[in-house]
Parts: sequence; C-alpha cells; structure tokens
Amino acid sequence: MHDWPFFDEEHRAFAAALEAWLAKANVLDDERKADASCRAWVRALADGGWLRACVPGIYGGLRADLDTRTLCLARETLAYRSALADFAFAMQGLGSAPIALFASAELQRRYLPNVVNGRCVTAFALSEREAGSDVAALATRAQRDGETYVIDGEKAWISNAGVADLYVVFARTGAEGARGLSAFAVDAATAGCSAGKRVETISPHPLGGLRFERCRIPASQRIGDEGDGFKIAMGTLDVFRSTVGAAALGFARRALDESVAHARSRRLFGATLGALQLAQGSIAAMATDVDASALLVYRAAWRKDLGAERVTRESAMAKWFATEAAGRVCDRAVQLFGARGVTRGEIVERLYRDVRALRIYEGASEIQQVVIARQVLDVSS
Ligand code: COS
Repeated sequence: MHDWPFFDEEHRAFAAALEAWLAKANVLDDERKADASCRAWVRALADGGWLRACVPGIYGGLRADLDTRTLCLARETLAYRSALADFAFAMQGLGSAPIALFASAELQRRYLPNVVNGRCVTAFALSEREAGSDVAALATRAQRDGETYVIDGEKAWISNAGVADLYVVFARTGAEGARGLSAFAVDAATAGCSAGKRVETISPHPLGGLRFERCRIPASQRIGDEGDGFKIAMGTLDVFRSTVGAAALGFARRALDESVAHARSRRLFGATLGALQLAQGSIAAMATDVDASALLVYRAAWRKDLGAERVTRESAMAKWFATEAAGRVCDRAVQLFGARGVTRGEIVERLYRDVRALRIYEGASEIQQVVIARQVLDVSS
C-alpha cells in the first residue's frame, strides 16, 4: 500500500521507521493499567520523536504544517500494534490541533513544544451528557468578566480526563446554537477545574467527566474569536475523523493478518482452514474492506494536505466506511478463530473490543451519514 501515489518518500520512510521502532519498543501496554500505560506511551512516543507529527515545524514538528497523511500513517501503524499506543498518540494530536490550527502564536508557543516533548498531555473537551451528537446544544458556559472568562459546567466522556495537563474546552459565550460557542485552552491545574466520574469501557483507556466550577482563566486563553468554537471543533474533526478511519484500518489490517496466518496453519477436515471456500469468502471480504478503507482514508488525507479548504465529505466517508468495515473485519476474524476468538488474551478478541468505540466517538456513524448527505445534497454547512 505504501507505494500508492498518495505518499511521498518522507511518508514511506516515516511509516517504515515507526514500524521498526515499534517492533523493538518496550513500553508498558496493559489495559488493566490503562492510565499508566498511556503515560508510558506518551513518554516513549515523545522520546522516539513520533509526536513531532502532531505539531507544525516551527514548534518542533516534522513538516511546516500539520500533515494529515503522516497522522494517519502513525495511527494506522500504532493501532496495528496497540490500542493504547494509538490512543496516546491520537490524543496528543486531537487535543492540541485546535491550538495548532486556530490559536494565537502566543498560545502555540506556550503549549506546542511541550506537546511534542510529552510534558503536556492534552484532551479535547467537547461532549456533554446532553450534547454528544448535537454539539451546538452544549451548555457549559464561559462568562466574560473583564480580562478573564469564568467557566461553569460539566463535560462527559472526555478521553484523558484526569490525566491531561491541558483541556481544550468548548463553552457557550453567546446565544443558543452553533454561533454562540467559543474554544479555550484550560490548564488542568486551574482552580475550579476537576476530573469527574471515571468511565470504564470495553476497551479501557482514560475516560471520564470534567467539572468546571467558577473556573477563571485569562481571556488570552481563548482560541480564535468569540463565536468561532463550533467551526474550530468541526475544522479539527475534519482532520481527525480521517485519522480515526486510519486507526480502524490498523486494527482491521491486524485482524486480517492474524486471520490469514490462522487460515494457513489451522487444519480441519484433512486440509487447512484456508482451503474451505466459506473461509475464503470471509478472507476475501476482509481484504476488500481493508483496501477500500485505506483508499478512502488516504484520499481524504491527501486532499487535505494538497490544500483543500474543506474535506468534510471525504473525512466523514473515510471515518464512516473504515470504522464500520473494521467492525465487520474483526467480527469475521473472531468467527474464523472459533472458540479461540472469544478467549481473553487472544489478539482478535482484543481487536473486536478495540474497534467498537470508533463507530461512536468523533461523530457516530449516523452523524457521518448526515454530514455526507448534506454535502452531497448541498443543503447545509
Ligand atoms: N468546517 C467548518 N465549518 C463548518 C463545518 C466544518 N466541517 N461543519 C459545519 N460548519 C459550519 C456551517 O457552515 C455553519 O456555519 P454558518 O453558521 O456560518 O452557516 C455552522 O458551522 C453550523 O453548521 P450546521 O448548521 O451544520 O450545524 P449543526 O448543529 O446542524 O451540526 C452536525 C450538525 C451533526 C454536523 C454536528 O453537530 C456534528 O458533527 N456532530 C457530531 C459531533 C461529534 O463529533 N461529537 C463527538 C465529540 S468529539 S469525541
């Protein structure tokens, strides 16, 4: 795949070097110790220089601007090996992207070098209990008070809640609806900002609520202008939805490779599993899902890197297709492995759990369909 025309020599070298580094990396990777594992991965990825993919060149990044293909290659390669490695990398990218893409040079200078060296762990605090898919309905308020804002409200299902040093928080500064939202960089240590209830999921990673109670921050911590919050969130997601597709691709590719090895070696009815036509049908469907996902993911990333102003449609297609496809691929892998497939400790059992949340976070599959249809019909946004 890396010989596809979407990539240049730097991309190919990056993916090969990351693969080689991962093969030797000795990092805590235990879902029963998810927080410690994530911290360990952030440190290791920083030390290896891989977080340089998350920021622009002047702050220590790999290329002058954020490069979506590099982010996607990183997530695909990391997800192939470990969900927690992918999570640690993805959150450094998603949590800092609103700053890299939309913030003042002052905020960029303050945070981005520490994102690269792993000292600043980041989080993207958008969702609320009553505002997940319907972002424009969020209720957390940021009230202007002189040269400060006072934030009050609660966020839900925030990855890295309680672990992050920096939260990019979306809050209402104006009237109802999308135009009343603004974005802020909030240091986790700010008085009035605290982690709420922890959430345990089928593929464990740091996740929980956040509480803001009279949390006062300088007005200079605002990202972009007042009222820009919704577009900042959507602009960030336009980049990161392709990377979610890329992570799905990494999980699916691993499930396919594990299944192929199994189909070649498992013997039954006097032959290998791979000699059975029904198993071949499964392998064919998996391989086609993997290739189709890769094409949509890297098409979206390539168009963004080429300078397309909006890749809303392409990134929504990439995320929707690749995450649904990964669900199908991992389910088929479990089926091919039989009883082993549902046994704790087996790779395909873990992959089956790892891929499920991808169809929900950063815009559920149903939201991606709405986004795609609106773009195709040209009815809104
Ligand atoms: N880039 C830039 N601007 C965008 C945009 C994008 N990708 N998408 C929408 N906008 C703009 C629109 O052009 C519109 O601008 P104007 O007010 O100037 O006309 C404004 O933002 C509002 O857009 P829209 O009317 O589409 O808003 P909706 O409330 O209808 O949004 C969806 C609908 C469903 C698309 C949005 O709420 C969404 O993506 N939800 C899922 C959120 C999500 O991913 N949650 C997970 C949290 S992160 S784990």
